[in-house]
Amino acid sequence: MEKKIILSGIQATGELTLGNYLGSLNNWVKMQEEYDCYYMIADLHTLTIRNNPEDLRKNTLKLIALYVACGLDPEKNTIFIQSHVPAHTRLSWVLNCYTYMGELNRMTQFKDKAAKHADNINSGLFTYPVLMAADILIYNADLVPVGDDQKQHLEITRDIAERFNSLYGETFKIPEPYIGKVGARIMGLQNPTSKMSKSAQDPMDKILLTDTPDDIRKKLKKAVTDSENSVRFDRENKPGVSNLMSIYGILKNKDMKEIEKEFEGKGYGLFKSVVAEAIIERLEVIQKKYNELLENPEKLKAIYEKGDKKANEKANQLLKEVYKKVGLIVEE
Ligand code: ATP
Ligand code: LTN
Repeated sequence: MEKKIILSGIQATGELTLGNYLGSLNNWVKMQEEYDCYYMIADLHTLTIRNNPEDLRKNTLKLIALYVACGLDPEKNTIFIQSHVPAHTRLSWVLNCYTYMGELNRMTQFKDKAAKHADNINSGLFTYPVLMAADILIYNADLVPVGDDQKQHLEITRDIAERFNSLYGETFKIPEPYIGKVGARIMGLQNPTSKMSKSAQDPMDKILLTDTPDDIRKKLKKAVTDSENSVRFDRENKPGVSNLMSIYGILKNKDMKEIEKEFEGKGYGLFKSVVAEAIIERLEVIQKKYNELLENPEKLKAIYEKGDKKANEKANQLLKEVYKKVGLIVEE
């Protein structure tokens, strides 16, 4: 039987957080045996906010290194750079013509980002979900592993695909989101009611995958909890503690009941230090591999070049079909 296809990506906007890792990369790694996986660096999406060009180039390469360091095997997965596969933007233009302004206006990410970057509400930010739809649909992806915050973009992708299929006949596969049962939404350490975000201003709110053990211990110590001093899972009333429990649970493969038992009668001080050590233990392995890869740019280049080639071959097939269906002249 043919393997199901997976596609996902992350923007190259600075350093990844533990939220990105637990919400997406960690799940990707689990999928590489069972699925035919395409994982890209969404560098074109990154242009929707202002970047220093040199930083963007560096961040793109760093992200490739991080994908591999987190456990994605370049032999088993197609790891590539979005801008190196022109079919994405070509399809995106066509899909723009089948997407309504009203639909895009409802996107909460657009509203959030527009509020954050009020001086630069560009049309790329507005049509961001259309390029994302193209990324997914061009590979006939069955599943798209993302964090909870991207669910709405998956819904619009499905709507666009269904609309196109009903006009031109079966063309696109209708993709499903794959949201991990745990880790879908890791919250900020200082503000546990909103998600841990790599663009957060407050460094104490997020754990970076490149943080040192000391940074991590410090951040955990300062993490917001509550005055109950009892390790109990209750997202509503104890968001800080519940968030730390989720992090610990994923890293150590423990459920919430087990964790409650483990820390019964013990205070937050001990709990926080155990969580800190679990994070440090996981990140040490990733950081070692990451630093080795960054010292070997040739190897990184070989990884994405191989991925780019395979992604281009696959993406061009469907693009041709779409162009033909909408009435463009396509040379065989
Ligand atoms: P930004 O702060 O720039 O908006 P971000 O941290 O939200 O960035 P993205 O590049 O938008 O990161 O997302 C990359 C992936 O990580 C997506 O699959 C997203 O759903 C997931 N993700 C991001 N933050 C979290 C989080 N706090 N918990 C779980 N998953 C997350
Ligand atoms: N918007 C996504 C990044 C992204 C993506 C995709 C994810 C761009 N294209 C296609 C899955 C599939 C984000 O994580 N912020």
